[in-house]
Amino acid sequence: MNAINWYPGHMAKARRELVESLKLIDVVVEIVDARAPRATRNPDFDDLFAQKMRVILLNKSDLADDAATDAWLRYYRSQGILAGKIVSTASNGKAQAVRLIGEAASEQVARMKEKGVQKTVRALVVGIPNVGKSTFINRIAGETRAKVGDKPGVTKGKQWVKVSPYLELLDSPGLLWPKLEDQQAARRLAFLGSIKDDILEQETLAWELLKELREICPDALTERYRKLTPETPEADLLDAVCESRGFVRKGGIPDTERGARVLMDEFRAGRIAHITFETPEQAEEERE
Ligand SMILES: Nc1nc2c(ncn2[C@@H]2O[C@H](COP(=O)(O)OP(=O)(O)OP(=O)(O)O)[C@@H](O)[C@H]2O)c(=O)[nH]1
Ligand SMILES: [Mg+2]
Repeated sequence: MNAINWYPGHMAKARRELVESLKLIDVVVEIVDARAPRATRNPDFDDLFAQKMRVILLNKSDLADDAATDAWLRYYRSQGILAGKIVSTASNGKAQAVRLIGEAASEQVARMKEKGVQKTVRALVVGIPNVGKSTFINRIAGETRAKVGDKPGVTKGKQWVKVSPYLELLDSPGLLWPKLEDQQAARRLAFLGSIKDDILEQETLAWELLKELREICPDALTERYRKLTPETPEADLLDAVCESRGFVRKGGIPDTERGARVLMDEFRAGRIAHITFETPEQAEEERE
């Protein structure tokens, strides 16, 4: 993996800026991708925001497995973490998200109230690239204030957005962590579009995705790509996708470049299946 591309220079700067903005904020809202809550959670944040009240929001839950999302919510709550599931492209979970932020700030609000002041709660929205931070803010604010895009690295600087007279959100650029030892987690970040597509080799990545999908949702995979069956040898998974779609070059050679691109697009759009890569039990095991 290319270390330079993995942790681009602007991220070191973004991290410094986050640290600076800490004194201005009351609550940290951490957005993760519901399809991989572990891989898309920046482990740096535990240290960085140790002193702050935190809320975890599982975004893109429309693309994840419902039962798995609920299991993750139970897991967080059992640890005393305020957590909710949302779909920022629709309005699912919006009211709950606002309620959770209020709950996280309740002590500070109560303290100010004793002094006769109605406090404005300031929440910093953080997360790795492409998890939907800006989309979430726009949805909560009810208008398009933060720039959004279907690739990592869209938000460059900080931006305050007023949600109501007493709630303000601060958008932030997606932040990865400097080192990534866990290759499986790295691949999942790539599957979900949180690291740039030019960092990992696309055909290998697509093949790795097919291997994971065959474990998680074999039937949905065959449903979508008819030539990919339980009998397809592992080495031929991507070829089978190409064959299913007629992506064949002269001489009958599968156009794996095109197959990889289409597979990745269809997966990211949730067209193959609504799946979650990780269970809280796996995350626990790995911590031990
Ligand atoms: N299906 C689905 N797509 C979503 C959801 N939330 C965001 N998206 C899409 O995810 C992509 C990334 O959204 P952004 O809001 O730009 O993500 P970000 O976290 O601000 O990304 P950076 O600024 O690059 O770090 C966009 O294409 C959004 O439309 C969701 O709940 N469901
Ligand atoms: Mg953004």
